[in-house]
Amino acid sequence: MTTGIGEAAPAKQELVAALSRARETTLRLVEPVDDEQLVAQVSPVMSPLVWDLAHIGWFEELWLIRRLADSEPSIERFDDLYDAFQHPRGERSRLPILTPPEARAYLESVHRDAVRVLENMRFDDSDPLLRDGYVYGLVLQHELQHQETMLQTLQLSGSAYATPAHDDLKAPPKPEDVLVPAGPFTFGTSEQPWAYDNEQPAHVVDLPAFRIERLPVTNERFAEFLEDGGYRKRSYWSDDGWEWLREERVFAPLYWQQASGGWVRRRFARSEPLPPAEPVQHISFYEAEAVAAWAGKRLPTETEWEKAAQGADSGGNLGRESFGPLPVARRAASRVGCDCMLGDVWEWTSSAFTGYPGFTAFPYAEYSEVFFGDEYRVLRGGSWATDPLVARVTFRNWDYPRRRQLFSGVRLAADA
Ligand code: AVJ
Ligand code: FE
Repeated sequence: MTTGIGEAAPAKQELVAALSRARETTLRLVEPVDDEQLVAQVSPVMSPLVWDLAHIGWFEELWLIRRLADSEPSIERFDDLYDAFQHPRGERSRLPILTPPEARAYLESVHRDAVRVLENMRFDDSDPLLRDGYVYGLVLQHELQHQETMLQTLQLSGSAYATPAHDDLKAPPKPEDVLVPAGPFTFGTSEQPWAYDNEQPAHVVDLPAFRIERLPVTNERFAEFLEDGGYRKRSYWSDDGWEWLREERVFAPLYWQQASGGWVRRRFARSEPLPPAEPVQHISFYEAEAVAAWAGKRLPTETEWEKAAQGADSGGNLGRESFGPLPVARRAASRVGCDCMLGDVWEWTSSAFTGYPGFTAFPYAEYSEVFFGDEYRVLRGGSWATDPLVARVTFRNWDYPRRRQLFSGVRLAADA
């Protein structure tokens, strides 16, 4: 990852610029959204957008002001309102949270104070919070990740959002396997200065040979699975997956609709004929497993995924530039020859979210550790909505296997 920061003390102007850029992009994201939409509880699984806004400010105040300047909270009750562990997402619109103008003013004042603390800071490398500017990386990535969360809410609400048309109807290339030879590789990282605790420490893992597809599963291929009765054939589904499917009456990816001329998908307020060569998006872990079973394959483990992804550190469809996945092509290519490893869609893996050997929670257990266990599955690679500062080969995302409001797809694997 490029932090834009030198080896020694991080350059203050670069940190200020990064904080300002993140804040500008947050505000630009909600600029076209009116107050009614900002306070709406769009779904029980998402916060109202105005909560995300103030929560971004609360997190910045906590780490860049209160912790670094050893000061008191500006407003006591925010530790209850804006700590994500205090109230479930679905209840946040009923709390006495800030209004949109108040949230904007709060963000403004926190930014100003955080910059002042930074300007007076003496960078002390013996403090792990400050080494390589770690705590700034934490706050920046936190804000950028919330931008992606807010985009999920905007997509759910069908918000009239200005997005470029995605109308490329060309057919995708045929699926193709890449053979990853057996052998050890370095899994995770101990070097990237702004990596989260859950990506650390680096450790050598020896994997047997496996196959993984060069590209994520496309809309065309997923539609074949669907037309082939994929949602009705019990054997493609796990017990949990089948139960979920029946309960939720799922018969297609989220936002797909059947129209007279074929499948149409909604992207924000736009309905578009399904672009065949784009990676399928908005599928749950269960749907990912089922399409793999239909294809006679399986999901990669996250270890396999990361081994296959090594070297893919630039050139992905990231950072909302195209506001959706793009037709699969040679980009974000890894050393073994996989493409689209970063950006486009998050890829479900078969792995539960757990700590690597030697894991230590840092700087707080509630970022990663409290989520370790069997409930969540790991997603890798970032999506079109993920900022390049966050998307990296070692980055681990996680969610419940039933969730599909996230920008999620899948890449298939098989034993060698
Ligand atoms: C890594 C996306 C699962 O949203 O729960 C935001 C990121 N952590 N605020 C989440 C996060 C704290 C996290 N995910
Ligand atoms: Fe958060």
